[in-house]
Amino acid sequence: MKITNILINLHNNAIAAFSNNQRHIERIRKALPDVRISVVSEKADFMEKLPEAECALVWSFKADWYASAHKLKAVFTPAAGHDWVAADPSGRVKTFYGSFHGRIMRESLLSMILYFNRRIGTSLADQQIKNWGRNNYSNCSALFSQHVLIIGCGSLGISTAELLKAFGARVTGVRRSISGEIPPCVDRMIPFDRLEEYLPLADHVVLVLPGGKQTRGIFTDKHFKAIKPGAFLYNLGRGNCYHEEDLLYALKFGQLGGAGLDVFEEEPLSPLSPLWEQQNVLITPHSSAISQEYIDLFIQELLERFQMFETVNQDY
Ligand code: OXD
Repeated sequence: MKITNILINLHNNAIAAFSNNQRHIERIRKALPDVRISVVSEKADFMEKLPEAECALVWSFKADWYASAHKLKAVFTPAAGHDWVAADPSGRVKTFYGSFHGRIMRESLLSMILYFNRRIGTSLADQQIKNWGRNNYSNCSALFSQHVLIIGCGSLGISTAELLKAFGARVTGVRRSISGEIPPCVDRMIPFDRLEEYLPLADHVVLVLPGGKQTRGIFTDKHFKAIKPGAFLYNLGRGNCYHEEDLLYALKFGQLGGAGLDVFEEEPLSPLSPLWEQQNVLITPHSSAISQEYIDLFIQELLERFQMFETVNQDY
């Protein structure tokens, strides 16, 4: 099966790093010299060209658009989440979601972990008041003596585990169910129903769960209560996996040492959210995957997928 025509609409008004530029398009043209490439940045142009397209690269695609896309065989989106590109209700067109984000997000996570471990917040506060507070660091811990629990340990979690392992941390991955090979960077993989046993052992609890019905509210009050006193929690997945009141309670009155939060129940986070005021919270604006390498990693993955299909002579 061959794709002879690709329609690209990767323009992103909100985030420059998520938009294609001329160099990206040249890279695709060079790698696929026999394929006709059309690039648009407006929805109206996209809809006009869609009936002729065999493959679309997009940020959003609604379920009812498939009806007018008679020649379409595949939709590729850089997003990891299924929030913006609907699958074809008839099942005819295949949808491919990005799975390259780990290489960027793991650095965002690591910066959060090191922020808390190395008391960077204290350093900034001391710098403001010109305080030379060496003893503030006496209770710091190093990652090589710590245990990190990664909840939702798929490709993103494993990519993160590789980096944590290089720092010497002990890594436990948590999955809904365990099957297949466990990579050497993960010391132990446990099923979600054993989470409560491991929460009291972890110094850092990382949530990288996908959104959707299956994960909504999956991390409950009892999980917050099982966390080891002083441990840190990070959420780089989706903000719907717990109730924010439970998180706030754990930060205010519970034993949570702090939290690095990139995603929220409602985004943008309301200026009225008490999380902004909360001590020991580091907030980033759903930015853990944003980086100049983003579209290049997407193109690399796209070309690898194209090549794989050709090599195995598999239909899309
Ligand atoms: C995604 C995101 O790619 O959350 O799904 O940015």
